[in-house]
Amino acid sequence: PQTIYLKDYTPPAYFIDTVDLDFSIESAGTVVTATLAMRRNPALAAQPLMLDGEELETLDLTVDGKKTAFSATPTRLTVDGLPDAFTLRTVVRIQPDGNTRLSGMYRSKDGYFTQCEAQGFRRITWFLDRPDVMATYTVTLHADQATYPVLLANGNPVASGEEADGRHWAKWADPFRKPAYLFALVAGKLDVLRDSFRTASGRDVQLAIYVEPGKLDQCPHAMAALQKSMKWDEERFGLECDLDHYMIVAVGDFNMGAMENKGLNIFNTKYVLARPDVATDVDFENIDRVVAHEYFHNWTGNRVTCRDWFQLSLKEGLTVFRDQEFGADLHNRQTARIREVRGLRAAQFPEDAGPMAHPIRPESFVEINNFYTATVYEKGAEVIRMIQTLIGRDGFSAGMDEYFRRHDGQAVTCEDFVAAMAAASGFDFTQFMRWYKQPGTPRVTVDGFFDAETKTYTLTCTQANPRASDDAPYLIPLRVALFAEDGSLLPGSERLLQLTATTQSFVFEGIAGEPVPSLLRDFSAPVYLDFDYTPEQLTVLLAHESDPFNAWEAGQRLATQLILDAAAAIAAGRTPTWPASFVDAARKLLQTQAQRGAAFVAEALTLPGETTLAELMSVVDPDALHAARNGLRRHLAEQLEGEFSGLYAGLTVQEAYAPSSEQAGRRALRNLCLSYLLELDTLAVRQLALQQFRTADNMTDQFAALAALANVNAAACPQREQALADFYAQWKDEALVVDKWLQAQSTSRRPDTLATVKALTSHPAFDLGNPNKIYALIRAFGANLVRFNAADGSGYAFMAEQILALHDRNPQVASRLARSFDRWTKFDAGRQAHARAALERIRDHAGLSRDVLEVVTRALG
Ligand code: DPP
Ligand code: ZN
Repeated sequence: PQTIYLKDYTPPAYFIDTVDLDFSIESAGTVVTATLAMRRNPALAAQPLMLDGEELETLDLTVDGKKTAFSATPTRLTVDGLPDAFTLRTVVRIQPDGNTRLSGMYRSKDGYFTQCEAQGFRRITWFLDRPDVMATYTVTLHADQATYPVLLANGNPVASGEEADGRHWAKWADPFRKPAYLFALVAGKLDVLRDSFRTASGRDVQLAIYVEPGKLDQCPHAMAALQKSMKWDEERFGLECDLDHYMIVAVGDFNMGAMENKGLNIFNTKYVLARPDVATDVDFENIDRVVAHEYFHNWTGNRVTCRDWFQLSLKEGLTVFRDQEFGADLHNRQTARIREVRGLRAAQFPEDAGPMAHPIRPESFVEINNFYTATVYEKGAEVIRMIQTLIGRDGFSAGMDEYFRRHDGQAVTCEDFVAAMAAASGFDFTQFMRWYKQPGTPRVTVDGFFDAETKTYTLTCTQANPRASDDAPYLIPLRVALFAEDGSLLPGSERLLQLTATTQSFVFEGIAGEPVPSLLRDFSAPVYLDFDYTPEQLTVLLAHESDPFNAWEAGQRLATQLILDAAAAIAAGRTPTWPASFVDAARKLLQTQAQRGAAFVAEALTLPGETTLAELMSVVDPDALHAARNGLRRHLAEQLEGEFSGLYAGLTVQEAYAPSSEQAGRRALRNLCLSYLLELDTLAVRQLALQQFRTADNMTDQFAALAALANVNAAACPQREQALADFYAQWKDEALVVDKWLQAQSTSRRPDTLATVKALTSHPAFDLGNPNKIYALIRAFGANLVRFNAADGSGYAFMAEQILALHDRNPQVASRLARSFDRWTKFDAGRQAHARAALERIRDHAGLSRDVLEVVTRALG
């Protein structure tokens, strides 16, 4: 397959000013008539018109009303000898019912939906399918009225009516120019929740959330989230909604999370539907974030879009940053930041160290769908956050104003965004641009030197990024503070250092005694930070650091060291030992939860995950790592049983369920206590968990009990079997809850997990046509470090089979599964041999999809 390079970008040879689409949805397929007002780009030499297409049956083509000769391959239609301006009309037939890729127009249950980002529009009609071609669209839909009573497209409803044979039609017009990837339509039988929003300038926006019949009672949370996002964007960035109609449609079969189509967002049901008994606190919070994310795209993505797909982080990194800030304002800023970093370390750091590593603005790709990654999204958001850290909140807001002043209505690059930030703030971002251009996670090594004579403390920082193409240093914002050994903050020591050289020293004056430095506060840059802390210093920071992120970080550092040492001991056949000081620190956290906040304490007592820890090992021994981490959990459970039991009893939520951060924090800590207590696996605790499972009035508590029981290792655990059976019986008709049931089993630490997962692939609950089911059962298994990386290669062989079963049917989802192999070279030779065999088997499969081929080829090096 062909590699596409950023350096080869050229502007389009033709522009499209208006697009008129007519969709006739029929049982033999959908006939799409596209009428495009086009003109040649006068800046370029004349060349033939070349349109993109995929799986289109071309029925007719005229230019200015006359039949015209053209040549076509399956993916390209070429017309020669065109005038400077003309009207092109094509008629094609497409087969949405047979579209299993869920890209373009497809059927899900009883309706039709579209997904056009990045290149799905070409699966609907012949087009210049690239984001720098922007046009205004009118769309007319025709379909059977009884089967498809709801007909939606972007923009405003213009007219509708009835037709012969029980059919009806509806016409929509979108006044805003947009690229094709933001096109959407929906036809189906859907219920709707309506509301409205009055903007700051007094315009009323009609809001609507469409869902499959019977689900209206799961929509109010998403509606409230939408209204809150609209208000937040006005208050924080002065950005007002430009639309008269803002619609969200939820669909059960969807490759990604959600899509920001202009005025007609299409969402995975996972990020719309919520009710206390079916959605967890985390689900409620994710819905807030994703609804906000897609709404925020209306400015950062739609009003100003990407020139080409290499610029994806222009809209995604920025919009993730915006939804993170919204989430932090709405919920709990402390724990939001902790969770962001936890997620970054679990997914993005491994990606950045593996075969798919790429800069947040990639320089080449084979399949753009493979670059909707943690790097483009989450590291991209960290890069935006660093810009704000460097120029301040006000500077950043001014930069946003300048960005829209310059580029509203345009398709632009990451450089354009940074230039607006530079112009508004006066800050020189030349060196900073390295963050856009290099893959890999930089490592900053810090050394502290206290000079009692001169009363100075010197921090010497050295940076390196072995994955980068050269040794040039990054501009790294490093937030620091110094603490005395009694935990008091040294006055005046809070500073934002700017690392600009490979090695650089910073001197703090007037320091009376050896301080404890707190480095990379609030995680001010996406780097690994090494400092040779003593356990005592970390204990001071965990107890006293006023930056909650770094207090948490100190605890993570302590736990990381203990677990890695224990893993080495176990691998060498020794029994690990655990210092009392760590148990004391954990006890202190539990005892002070009321002051420190239950949500924070729950985060602080959640040990770093195996995937994150594995990155820190030169050769990963997943069994030893697993045993070490669980050994520490069990040790804490034994030593702190009284505290865990006491808090479990004391943290019950008395008032009615609400997904508030206060309640959610208490539930999180209480459920953490339960999961620690289950490490002891006594009959009493099993029964306690089953009791919670049965009596919970909300999914957070019910699922926490289920997930904890699903992890019980004992060969026989009747409470576990009971809970799993009851859960399925209770929820088998709620698709999203069934996903949770699958995931509780695929992520279980039990040795028989692969056998369970295999059996579940033929359970009626599983469906290879539904991405959410595949993510819950198969991809989640691929993230189960100890079970996926079984020494006998069984996990790898299973994953290879699943990928081959899926690659043709849904290449995007299959390709995500293939990413499970990203870190295969970090394991021992035996595991590597098995992984290589699995990868080669996939690679050598005849007719392998481009998506999977790119991932597998890169993995094999
Ligand atoms: N652009 C979508 C998003 O909001 C993904 N297709 O992330
Ligand atoms: Zn997005």
